[in-house]
Amino acid sequence: MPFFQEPPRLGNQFDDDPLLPSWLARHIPEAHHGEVAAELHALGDLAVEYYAKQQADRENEPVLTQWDPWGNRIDKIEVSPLWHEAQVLAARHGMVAAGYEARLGPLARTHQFAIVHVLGPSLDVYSCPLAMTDGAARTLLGSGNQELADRFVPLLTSRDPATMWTSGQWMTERTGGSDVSQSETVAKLDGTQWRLYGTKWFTSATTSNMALTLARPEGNGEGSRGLALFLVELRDENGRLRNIQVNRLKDKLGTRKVPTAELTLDGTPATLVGSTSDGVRAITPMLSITRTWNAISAVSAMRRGLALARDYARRRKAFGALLVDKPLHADTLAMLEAEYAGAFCLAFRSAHLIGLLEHGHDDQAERLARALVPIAKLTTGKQAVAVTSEAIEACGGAGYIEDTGLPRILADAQVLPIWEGTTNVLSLDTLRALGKGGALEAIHAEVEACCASATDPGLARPVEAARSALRHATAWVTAAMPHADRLEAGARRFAMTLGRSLELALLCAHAQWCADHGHGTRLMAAARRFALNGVDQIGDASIDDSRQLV
Ligand code: MFK
Repeated sequence: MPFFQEPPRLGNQFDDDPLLPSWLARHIPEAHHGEVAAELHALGDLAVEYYAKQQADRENEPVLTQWDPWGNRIDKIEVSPLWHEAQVLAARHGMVAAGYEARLGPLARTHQFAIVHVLGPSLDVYSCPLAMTDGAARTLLGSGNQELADRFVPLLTSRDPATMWTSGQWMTERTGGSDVSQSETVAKLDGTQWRLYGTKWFTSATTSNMALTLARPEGNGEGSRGLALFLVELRDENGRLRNIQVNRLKDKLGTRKVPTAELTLDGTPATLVGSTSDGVRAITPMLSITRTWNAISAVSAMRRGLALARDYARRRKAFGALLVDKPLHADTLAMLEAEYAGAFCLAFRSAHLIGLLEHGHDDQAERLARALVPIAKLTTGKQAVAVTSEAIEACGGAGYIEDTGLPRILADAQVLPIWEGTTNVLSLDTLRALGKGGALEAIHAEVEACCASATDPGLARPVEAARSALRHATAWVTAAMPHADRLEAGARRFAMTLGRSLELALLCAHAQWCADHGHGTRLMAAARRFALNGVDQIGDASIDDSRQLV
C-alpha cells in the first residue's frame, strides 16, 4: 500500500484554543459565562464546518463587470459564494452587534472579539468589511451628529442579515495611505448637497452599503486640517452606484476574496458628518476600532496556522517518529505557541479597554488605551507574519502548495502589518500617544500590576524580563527625546519593546490566574518561553550607518 499523508484537521476552535476559554472564565461574570462559553463552543464547530467550505471555495474570487451587454456602465462586483454566506453569519452571530449590546456592559467588546476570533479565520477575511462597519458605527456615535447616528448605527449593528449594512473606509488616494493629508478629493456644494470629486486608490470591500471618507471642501487650506469627514451611500434606490466608477479591482498578494477597488468619484453625493475641517481627527475613532480588529485578526491568524501545524505534527511521521515527539520540532512549535499566547493577551486586553471606555470615562484607561491600540496593532501584525510563516513551514512542502489552503494563511496575514497603518506609522503614532502625557506612566502601571500579581516562583524570570525591558525602553526614550532623528529612527524598536513587555506581563498575570483557578500551568511554560524569544529590542543603531546602508 503506497503512502499518503493525512492532511491536518481542525478540532473545535473554541475548546482547542489554549487561551480563550480561560480568558473568558477569568473576565466574563459568572452569571453570563456559561451561556457565552456554550455560544462559542457552537461557533467553534461552525468554524470547522466553514474551514471545509473555505477550501471548496478556494478558487472563487470577486469579479468586476464594468459593462452590461448593451453598453451601459454597471460596475457590478460579484463576491465569492462564501462571502455571501459570511455576510449572513456575521449578522446572525453578532460579529459587530455584540460589541454594542448592553447585556455584558464593558465586557461587550470581549464577547464580540471572542466571536470574531473563533469564527473569523473561516470566513475568508470578511473581517475587513466588518472592522470598517464597526469603526463607522463608533465614529458616528461619537460624531455629535445625532441624525446620522440614529439613521445608520441601527443598520450597522443589526443582527438581521436582511437589514444589516456594512461600511467601507476610504482614506487612501494615489498620494498615499499613510500621509492622508495630501488627499486630492474635493468636496463641492451643489445647492445644499455636497458632491465629491476625486480618486480613491484603495477602497476595501467596495460592495459595502456606505463608506466614511475624507475630502477637502472647496476653498479649504492644504494639509489634514483642511479635510472633512463625509458619509457616502454608495447606491441609489435602484441599486445603481451614485456617480461612482469602479476602475479596477486590485491584484493583491493576499486577501484575494476582499473586493478591493480603485474608484473615481464624479459628483458623488455625500453627507458632511461633522465640521467642514479636521476630518483626520474626526475619523480617528474608526482607526482605533479597525486597529483593534487588526490585532484580533492577527491573533486569530496565528491561532489558525498553529492549530493546523499542531495537528499535523500529530499525524506526520519522519525519521521514525511523529513530528510532535521530535525535540526540535516540538521546540519550534513551543516558540510559536508562546508568541501566540503573548499576542492574545495584548489584543484582548486592548479590546477590554475599549469596552471599558465605551461604558464610562476613566482617564487612566483612556491614556492606556490610546497607547495600547497602536502598540497592539504593530506588535501582533509582525508576529502574525512570523508565526504563520513558521506554521506553514512546519507542514513542510505541503505548506507551500496552494490547494492545501495553507499558503493563504501567510498571504492573508501579510496584510496585517500594512493596512490600517504600517508598523512604522504606528510606531510614530505610539510616540504621538505618549507625547500627550501620562501614557507611559499608564503602561508602567499596567506592567507593574501584572508583574506584581504573578507571584509563582516559576514566573520570576519572565516577570523580570518584562520589567527590565520596560525600564530599558523608558531610559532610552528619555535620553532620545531631545534628538528628533534619534527618536524617530528608534521608534519601531521602542514600540516593539513596549509591546513585548506588555505581552509578557499580561501573559504572566494570566498564567498565574490560570494556575490559581484550576486551568493548569501551560501558560507559565508559555511565559518562560516567550521571555527566551526576546523582549528587549532597544539598541541605538547608528543613523550614519543607516544612511550608508540605504
Ligand atoms: C481585519 C482587519 C481589517 C481592517 C480593514 C480595514 C481596511 C481598510 C483599508 C485602508 O483604508 S488601509 C489605510 C488606512 N490608513 C491609515 O490607517 C492611516 C495611516 N496614517 C496615520 O495613521 C497617520 O498617523 C495620520 C493619517 C493619522 C496622520 O495624519 P496627520 O493629519 O498628519 O496627523 P496629526 O496632525 O498628527 O493628527 C490630526 C489629529 O488626529 C490630531 O489631533 P489634534 O488635532 O486634536 O491635535 C491627532 O492627535 C489625532 N490623531 C492622529 N492619530 C490618532 C489621533 N487620535 C487618536 N488616535 C489616533 N490614532
